[in-house]
Amino acid sequence: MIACSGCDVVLGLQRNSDDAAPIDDGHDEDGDSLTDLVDPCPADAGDAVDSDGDNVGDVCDPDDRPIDRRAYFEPFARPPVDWTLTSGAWTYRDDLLASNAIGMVSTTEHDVGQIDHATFEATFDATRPVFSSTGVRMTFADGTVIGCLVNVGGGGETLNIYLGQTAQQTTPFSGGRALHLYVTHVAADNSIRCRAREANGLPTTINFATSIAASANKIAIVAQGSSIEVQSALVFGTR
Ligand SMILES: [Ca+2]
Ligand SMILES: [Ca+2]
Ligand SMILES: [Ca+2]
Repeated sequence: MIACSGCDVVLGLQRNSDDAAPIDDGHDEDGDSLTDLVDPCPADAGDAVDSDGDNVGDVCDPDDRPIDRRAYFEPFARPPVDWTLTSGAWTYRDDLLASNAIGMVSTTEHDVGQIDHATFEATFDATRPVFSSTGVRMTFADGTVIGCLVNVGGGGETLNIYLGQTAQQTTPFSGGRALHLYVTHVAADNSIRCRAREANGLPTTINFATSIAASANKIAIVAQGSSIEVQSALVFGTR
């Protein structure tokens, strides 16, 4: 990959729609023969149905109304220079971002700018069987933090939604290790939502009523006591 002045795709970053049109670098994260740039769900293979016609495939569409737009996609096809390590350790290898820092909290963060009613999805690899907690979170312009965490151990798996440091709701989750984890600021009512889905399974979702600032600006991936591999990160905003 050659980084050049004026390029819109540099080191795997596809810039949001407010910038000049991105360049298709040919990478196909989910292997469905649609390159990431034109794929209606770049982290889900085989998705061709877009019921609401907003160019976001049903499998990854955060809202069944035609309001969504893809704001950012990071396939980790190259070392992600625009992600910042905030704790622990992350390493890049072969189209994955990995944390092997078992016993530590490892967090990496990316600034996505101001995105209204954002959904952040991270996709985790199936081949890493050990994790105790894996999560995604978004930070809003006023400092509010929301998060979605899957916990393993202690007799079961749970899905938790966080507002700040406090778990607001918890529900049993019997997911496998190939996970899609989503945290959403819901446009319709300013509530927040946490969703976890196996690669080929039905999602488990928690909704929590709240009222928070309208735009996100940072996304983060968190591994607590975990060994995980992150395949990709995807952010949607509203049109
Ligand atoms: Ca694809
Ligand atoms: Ca759609
Ligand atoms: Ca939609």
